[in-house]
Amino acid sequence: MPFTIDSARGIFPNTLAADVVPATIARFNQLSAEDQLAWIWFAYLEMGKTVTVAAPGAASMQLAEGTLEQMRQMSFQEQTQVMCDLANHADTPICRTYASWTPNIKLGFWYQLGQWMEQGIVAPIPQGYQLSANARAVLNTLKELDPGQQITVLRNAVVNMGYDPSKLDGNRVSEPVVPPKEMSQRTQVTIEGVTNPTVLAYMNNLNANDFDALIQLFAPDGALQPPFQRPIVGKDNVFRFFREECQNLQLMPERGVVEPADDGYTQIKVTGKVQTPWFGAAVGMNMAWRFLLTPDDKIFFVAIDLLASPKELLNLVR
Ligand code: 45D
Repeated sequence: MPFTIDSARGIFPNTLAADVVPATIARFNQLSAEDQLAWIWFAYLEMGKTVTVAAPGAASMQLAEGTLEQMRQMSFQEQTQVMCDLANHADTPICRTYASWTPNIKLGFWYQLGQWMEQGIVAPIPQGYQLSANARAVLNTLKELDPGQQITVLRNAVVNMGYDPSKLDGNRVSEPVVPPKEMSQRTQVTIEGVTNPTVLAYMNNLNANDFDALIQLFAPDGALQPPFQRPIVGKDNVFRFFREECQNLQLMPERGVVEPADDGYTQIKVTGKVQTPWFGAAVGMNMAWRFLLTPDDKIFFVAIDLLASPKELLNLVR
């Protein structure tokens, strides 16, 4: 085999990803738990001036309901303790429950806590809380980022909280999978410069939440690399990822290039926008997909990158 997953990761090395996102997260992780919570609160308020988060679906709320109800019964001091525990990745029952949730449930949980903080049901960030100098500097960096990068930082901050999921042996909790869109409701993308049927079907099936058809496009040992993550390897794992984390996305590819690679493989880079159900059309993230297809047009590897700038949408060089 001419390629390994590791060598495949290097296709289209000129692609400039938004490295400022992991860099900002790394700086955020250095802050104290109190500072982290206040920082997210201020970041969230700041963001609310331009975009609002959509209320989460009923399903993700229901799955967090028990824990939310538990927190509602607590004193302000206890609630603050739980939130600090989450930021500190402590080993507590709530931090373990949190770790078992998919990202959407975690986001839904915090969405509700944020509402309750505003309504005075959950302990607010103390009035006049002074962020440390470091926290203020990280907040200023965040303000400079484009909205797609800002929401990615916020999402990662939330997803990283709680007990370490890799130390958990219990069940993972994920929202029920929505049925795929009716054929008559489906849209078809067009990509300037790309007519490859596998790539088009990838976009169309993901937009239709048709994960059964989507996973058929992958080679058995194929891999998918989400933004700022290690590749997810093998059909079973990729399929689970689709069902757990990829519902109701809107992929809007714009243009791409197709090039032959070694041993009959094909490499294809596509750029365009992606919308998340959390923000809808209000935030278009600038993305690239870097595909490596086998000689029989199965996906051996696809990397999804959040781009450094809109200028990168036009960068289709090798
Ligand atoms: O701590 O082709 C308070 C893949 C203060 C699949 C708070 C993809 C205290 C393949 C404010 C209460 C998925 C890879 C906290 C494509 C406190 C594929 C609350 C890409 C935490 C294209 C904070 C998909 C809150 C992509 C409520 C790129 C924060 C998807 C809420 C990207 C933040 C989705 C939210 C993103 C962030 C979603 C809702 C970046 C959501 C971000």
